[in-house]
Amino acid sequence: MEQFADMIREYYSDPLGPLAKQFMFRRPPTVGELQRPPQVLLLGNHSSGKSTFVNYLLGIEVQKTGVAPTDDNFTIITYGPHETDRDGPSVVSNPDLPYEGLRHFGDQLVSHIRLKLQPAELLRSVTLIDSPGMIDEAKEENGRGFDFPGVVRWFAERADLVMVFFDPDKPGTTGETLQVFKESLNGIDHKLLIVLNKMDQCQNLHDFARAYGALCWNLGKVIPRKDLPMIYNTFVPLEGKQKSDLPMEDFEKARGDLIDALHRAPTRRMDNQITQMQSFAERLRLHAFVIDEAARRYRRSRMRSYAILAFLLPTLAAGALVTGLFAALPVLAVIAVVAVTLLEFVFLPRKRKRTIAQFDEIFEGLHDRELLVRDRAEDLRAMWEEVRPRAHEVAEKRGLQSFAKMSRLDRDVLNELIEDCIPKLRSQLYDALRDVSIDASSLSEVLLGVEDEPTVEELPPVLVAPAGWRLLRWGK
Ligand SMILES: Nc1nc2c(ncn2[C@@H]2O[C@H](COP(=O)(O)OP(=O)(O)O)[C@@H](O)[C@H]2O)c(=O)[nH]1
Ligand SMILES: [Mg+2]
Repeated sequence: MEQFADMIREYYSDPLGPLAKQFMFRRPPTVGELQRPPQVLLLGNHSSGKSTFVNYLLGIEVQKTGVAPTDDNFTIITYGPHETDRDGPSVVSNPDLPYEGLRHFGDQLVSHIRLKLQPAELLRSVTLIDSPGMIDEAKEENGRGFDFPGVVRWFAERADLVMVFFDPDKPGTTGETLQVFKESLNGIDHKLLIVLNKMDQCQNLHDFARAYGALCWNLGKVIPRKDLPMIYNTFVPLEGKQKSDLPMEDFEKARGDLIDALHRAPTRRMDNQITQMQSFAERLRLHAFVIDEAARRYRRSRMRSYAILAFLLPTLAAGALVTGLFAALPVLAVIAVVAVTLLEFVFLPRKRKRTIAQFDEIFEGLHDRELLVRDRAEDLRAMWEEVRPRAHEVAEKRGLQSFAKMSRLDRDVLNELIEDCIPKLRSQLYDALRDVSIDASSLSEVLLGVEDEPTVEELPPVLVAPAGWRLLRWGK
């Protein structure tokens, strides 16, 4: 795992980091962000049982629980030899912690951040993040005083697993939940685990079917997929709670599966970091290639304009000298100054604007030429939609003239990284994980005489690459 982490860091430091800087793309993740511990984010309606689940996992009453929506903090629960609590300002201003980025969301948010250190074994391998319950009524914007979907997105992007809790009382994805699914969780559905919790509250099959059906119905509206994601129907056993008529074994098994998934978060992390790097590299490539091509076009037309001036003015001057019209020379000098001024301050800025407006067309052109694998057209178009606003912004603010030309070598290196190196890194990771899982099961092999090697299909779902990668690898 150390080696994989090193490779990832290396690719970011060269070529991704310098190219991102050259084209003013997003900042690549810092070393601190890459080294952060595996994280699991818990989201959900208030009183859907997130905090109770955290306490159950840790076997300690770390979080307050209750029916009223009292806890409106993001609580980061991580390992420490002694129980300690820290408040928001000290968390976001500590450069050793990977949470400095939260400062941008403002003081209101910072006052809603807590860090709890606990000596629980599980926390040695994962950090849990409990979140304020989402409120089902659509709330006015800024009802919380900070950008809630933005903060959720920030945490979700950095989490290796995101568990979204629902309960039979509120299986509806309306209001804030809807907003969070649309704005914060889009594009990261590979990390999502949907939990329908408090199943012990369902008295009978009818209650269960209603809750499950309502949840599916509502999820269908916010998850743009044909197939429904897996839903973990479960509950946390609590003292003195009313017993349901339903058989509880399946719900208990789902809880076990959920906990297993949580334990696998550390291996998921490396996989996620590779995915994150690939997504960074692909977006950077679109951003840089489009801006570079636009800058080339602009430079060409600037050269052409000056070439025309450089030809026209001396020719006219020579003509004036030959015909003895010396009085025309000062006029020509004035014309030259006016022409250059007009070119620099009127025509070329206009040309820059026009070239920036042609970004979409340039993108399509790239598409037809060297860069883009054909059968990923739709993927790439969606990616371009995402990248375009920033490309426009930096091109407008900085001006196309200021982007240094991208060398052939840089292009090749970036292409190779995306088409070759990153997919290879991922398959090496899978090979390594397969070896690890063989090691871990070798004892049972000996005891039970099981000799079959696990095939790729049998490996846990975390090992299945996202669709984009498979297309890239097999689609050619
Ligand atoms: N019956 C039942 N009650 C639960 C379960 N999980 C949590 N609760 C109760 O639901 C209430 C809200 O739980 P809490 O963990 O505070 O929810 P949170 O707002 O999502 O953190 C508390 O009174 C818990 O005792 C469960 O699995 N079954
Ligand atoms: Mg809570």
